Amino acid sequence: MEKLRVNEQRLWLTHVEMGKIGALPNGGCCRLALSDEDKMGRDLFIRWSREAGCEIRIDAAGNIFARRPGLDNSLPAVATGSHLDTQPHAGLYDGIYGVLAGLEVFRTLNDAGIETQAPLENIVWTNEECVRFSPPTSGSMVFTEQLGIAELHQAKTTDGTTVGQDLQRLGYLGDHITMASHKIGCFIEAHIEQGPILEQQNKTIGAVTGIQGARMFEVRVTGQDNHAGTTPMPLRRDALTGATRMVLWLNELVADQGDDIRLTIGRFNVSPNSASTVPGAVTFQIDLRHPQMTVLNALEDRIRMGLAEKARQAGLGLTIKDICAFAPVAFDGALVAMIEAQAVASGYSVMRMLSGAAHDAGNLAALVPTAMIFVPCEKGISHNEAERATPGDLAAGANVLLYTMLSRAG
Ligand code: HGY
Ligand code: MN
Ligand code: MN
Repeated sequence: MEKLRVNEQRLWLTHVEMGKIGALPNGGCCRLALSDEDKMGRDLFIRWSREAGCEIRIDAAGNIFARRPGLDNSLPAVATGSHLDTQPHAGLYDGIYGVLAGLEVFRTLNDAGIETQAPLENIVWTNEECVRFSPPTSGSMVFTEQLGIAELHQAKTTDGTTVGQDLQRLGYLGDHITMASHKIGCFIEAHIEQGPILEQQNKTIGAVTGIQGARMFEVRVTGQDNHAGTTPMPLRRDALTGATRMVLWLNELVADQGDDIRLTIGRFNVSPNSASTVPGAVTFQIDLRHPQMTVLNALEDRIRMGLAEKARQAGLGLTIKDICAFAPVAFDGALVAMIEAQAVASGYSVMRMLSGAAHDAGNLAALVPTAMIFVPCEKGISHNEAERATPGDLAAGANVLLYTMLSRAG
């Protein structure tokens, strides 16, 4: 008998269709969390999921649970999913793939007339990306009780609204539910790798063993607004000059920290951002990552002390606010082994690997057996419109997801 396979063409075309929402000029898309485009993406996902026979539940964080009932619905759901929100210059795959792979698994089971013992769920988590508001992975943090729902609702967006207002406006404010009331037996997230390793190693499937640790800080440097034409250089308290020195120093600091360190300053705001005013304030964000907690701890200490010293020398004010701190995560050994075995059984090359990127699966791992399936992306480019994955690789990951979910759901 032919082995059951997902429909590669259909999976590909759903990516093309979804990518039209928030389409950008260079082939990518932009659907910032809780924007109008995000709503359109959510609406389309719900329509597709209902057509595939799913029941839809939306929680107070705007997470969407698309449930394919099983024969015994008292069993905890075997869950998959990821996110539909994107970075500002995103491709068509980061997050989206995990959601559409789940949908394709359901469609494939429907076509084959297969019912599972346990129910299956495909979950869209709110705001994985942390562009309009923080923290990253906020939807899965609420569900796993690592972030309070009131705190999320009060969080300010870059448009001056609150998350609660946005959820209300878009019609995605449901009842508050957590893992305590909504039982999930395991979580398996498919994702593009977003790095170069699978391509370099010529492997189709990554069986992800865990996620490196990550921390984000918001640094605010304050000086004094003043006139560009009249204020003598020695009398200035120029926050921008101070902040740029800090950025250069941070990059020098990590230069000798080995190959595994990642430090990024990707957001930098100058106030009042006017050519003829000496800038009185700068806010920038630091994204720091490493697989080892001890390294993160030591670096964080050095960063706090070093920035304070730089501010003092320049006569500037400094505050540092924590945005998030994710400890390194180890996924469930049995589930990782299962993914590896299912990849081999389906005839795909596979390797174990650690995730450099953060994922909602990292939050789920604290509470239920969790693992991830990676597929290659071209040249490891992601958070970029040039992000690419092949239809064959996307289907391969979805096939591994299909068999891993089936083996868990019975
Ligand atoms: O930044 C991350 O790791 C994730 O893609 N948001
Ligand atoms: Mn991302
Ligand atoms: Mn992602």
